Amino acid sequence: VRDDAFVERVSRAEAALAHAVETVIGNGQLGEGAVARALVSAMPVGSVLVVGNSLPVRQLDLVCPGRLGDFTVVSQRGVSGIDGLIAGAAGAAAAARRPTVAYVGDVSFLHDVGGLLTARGLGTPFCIVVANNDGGRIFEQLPVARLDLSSSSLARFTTPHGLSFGDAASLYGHRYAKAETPSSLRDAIDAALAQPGCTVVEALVPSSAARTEADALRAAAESALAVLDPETHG
Ligand SMILES: Cc1ncc(C[n+]2csc(CCOP(=O)(O)OP(=O)(O)O)c2C)c(N)n1
Ligand SMILES: [Mg+2]
Repeated sequence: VRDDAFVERVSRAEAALAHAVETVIGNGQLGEGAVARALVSAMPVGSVLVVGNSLPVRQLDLVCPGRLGDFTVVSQRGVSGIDGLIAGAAGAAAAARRPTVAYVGDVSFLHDVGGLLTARGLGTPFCIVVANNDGGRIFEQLPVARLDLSSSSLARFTTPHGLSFGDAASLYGHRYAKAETPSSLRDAIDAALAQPGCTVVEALVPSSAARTEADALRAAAESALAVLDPETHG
């Protein structure tokens, strides 16, 4: 039996949530959500998106439900999660022979920086977007962050490094671009996909963005849903 009133409420809630997401991540700053959004909007139809673990896969899930059917999404968890992502993505580009974008975190990139060797000589456009938030910022949203740790102890989990990746790209003969706004990120990905071979695009994201955006999204979602359904969210 179709409950039209229920379907209507769910679709209104979905629209309200989409609007809430837009108000939080569509403010012109290059936060975590804006990286995912710019990247998805740059994907040509029929291309390949290799999704890294930690925040990238979660950001995609959170902010980009609309377009994911237009291209092939590939993911792997290596042996332990963040290992082997660069070599794996280069392999996916070589096998698919289609424009390929890899979306990975900075620690994941550093973990498999040697995998850049495998991206040499690719005959297809291959763009590695590194969301550089200076560490493994997922840990700031895990239970470990709620322990009463000093910031230096939490840093043993987040492992900030202060590095930038231009020299790593040039060591392996790859192109490199840095982006600090959503529109420059989009331009950099478009340029990378317009030519064969590998480009590393470093998206500079404030280290606090993941946590502040998650908090703001939760609050925006709560108030959006409260308006729709005051009895359960009042
Ligand atoms: C080989 C391996 N080592 C360590 C981990 C634990 N781990 C999970 S997420 C993560 C941090 C990843 O950082 P980054 O790639 O910068 O992603 P962010 O959390 O900032 O999105 C680490 C170290 C793992 N999953 N796999
Ligand atoms: Mg990171």
